[in-house]
Amino acid sequence: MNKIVTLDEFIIQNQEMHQDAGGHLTRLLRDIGIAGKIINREVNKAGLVNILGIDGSANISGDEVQKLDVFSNEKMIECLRSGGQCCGIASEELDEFIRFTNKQSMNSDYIVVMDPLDGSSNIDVNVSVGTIFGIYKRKSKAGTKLKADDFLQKGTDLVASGYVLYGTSTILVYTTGNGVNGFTLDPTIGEFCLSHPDIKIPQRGNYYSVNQGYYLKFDVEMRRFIDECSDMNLRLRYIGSMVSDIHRIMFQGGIFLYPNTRKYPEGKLRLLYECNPMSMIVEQAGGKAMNCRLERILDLPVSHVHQRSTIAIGSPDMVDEMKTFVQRYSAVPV
Ligand code: AHM
Ligand code: MG
Repeated sequence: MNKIVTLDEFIIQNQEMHQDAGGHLTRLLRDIGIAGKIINREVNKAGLVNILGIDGSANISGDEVQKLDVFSNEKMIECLRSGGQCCGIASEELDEFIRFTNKQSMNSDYIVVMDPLDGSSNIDVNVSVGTIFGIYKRKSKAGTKLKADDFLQKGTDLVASGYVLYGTSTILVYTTGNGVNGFTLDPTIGEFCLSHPDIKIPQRGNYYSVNQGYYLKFDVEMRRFIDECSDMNLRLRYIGSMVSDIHRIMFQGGIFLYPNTRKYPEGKLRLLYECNPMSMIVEQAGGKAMNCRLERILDLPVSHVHQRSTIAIGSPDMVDEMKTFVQRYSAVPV
């Protein structure tokens, strides 16, 4: 039987690969792992404790907020605040970023951006949801008051990114810029255990993932590319949970698209805490991620915490093919 490598052991073993002085990133990643276990526990019994359903509020992006969203946001904040390894958080569920005021946190170099529960429209119907996180070094001096600028950093400045997928099993996938590794939660010991070392995305795959219901609202070049995917007999897989749809592509190859529509002229997904962390992970696994204007996601300037972006992400050959369709058919020169 292979030796079990827990997330904690793996993070510590690879600590020297982080440009991290005192092991703070190690402890921050472990704090996120703890939050993932707590959220997993509630996701798995959401149907039983009346945590389902709409709590009536809506977040700044206008998405109806489900109770589990609120719970997940609160648990992540609690774990990160008490862990003392980051000095502030920007979250899909918070209108503005928050600063931690305890001394240890204020002296931390790291900030966290997150979508505490992505794919929340799936909660009530028992379909997979996920947590997305990204970790930056603050730009302002440790100990001083955190500024908005500390959060408005490009994806290329990410120190680490990851997601937790609450699916048929619960898996945590993360990168610190030296490849991508997956850890499956073993509930019998309460540990995330290394299950998918050194994940590499296939060059291409048999899946494409897009909300076909918006087809007629996409620009012509996107419709032509989607037609090509269909003509090539690719299989459409789209469950309305970005983490789940991209996780499949990480292992089986394919492309995930969220182009601009009339409702979302800049795209629906948020750059800071959805597109950038997922793009870092996919690029680290050998994939590509760009917006529908063919700009690399990780290079995009971030001007607002809830800024939206279009996205085409996945197997490199398929993202390149999408690029040729945009160049060939776009009414607007790109
Ligand atoms: P959420 O973070 O509020 O759940 O919204 C993001 C989700 C993504 O996970 C998913 O890819 C997308 O919204 C689905 O949007 P749509 O229902 O418009 O296809
Ligand atoms: Mg989301």
